[in-house]
Amino acid sequence: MRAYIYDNEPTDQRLPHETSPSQPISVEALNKLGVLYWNIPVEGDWEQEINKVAEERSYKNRDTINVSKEGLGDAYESKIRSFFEEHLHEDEEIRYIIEGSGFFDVRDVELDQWIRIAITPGDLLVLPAGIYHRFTLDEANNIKALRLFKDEPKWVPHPRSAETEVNPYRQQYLQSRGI
Ligand code: KMT
Ligand code: NI
Repeated sequence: MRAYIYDNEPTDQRLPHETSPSQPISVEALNKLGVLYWNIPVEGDWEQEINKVAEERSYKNRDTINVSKEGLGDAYESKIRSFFEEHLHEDEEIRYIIEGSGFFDVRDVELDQWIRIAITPGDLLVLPAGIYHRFTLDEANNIKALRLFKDEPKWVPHPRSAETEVNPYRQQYLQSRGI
């Protein structure tokens, strides 16, 4: 995992979009946004380690997603588009990367700028409920991830709007960040 400030250039979303010079973001800074990160090497017994985290944090359900042309078929283009629309969920978004790579962008809560999180196999990322975020593949066009859920998955992406600004989960998120 590597996180840095997004450059906001209107070029292909799959490019790194790193500023020059780079402005790295630490795990501690991500934690302040409520974003959690662990590395669980895929070469080891990762399933056992995931089971431990899942038990500690009450993640009861899981499935696997393949984001690639082969994995998504006819839904590929529309999925890629909707993943990259800025949105929030009313539940955590938990992903463990098994293969491939991609980018999660999360909004810095104070400055409202994008932070890009480059993820590769072994990364376990938890986005808190109420955080504005989006996802894109990189130029390799492939990622395989485990999705974990507390209960039934709350899939609904709420695109950022006047409505999400007053959404109770957004309000709760801001409060949890001391805002
Ligand atoms: C999501 O909800 O944005 C995704 O599941 C993206 C692919 S998982 C790395
Ligand atoms: Ni999402």
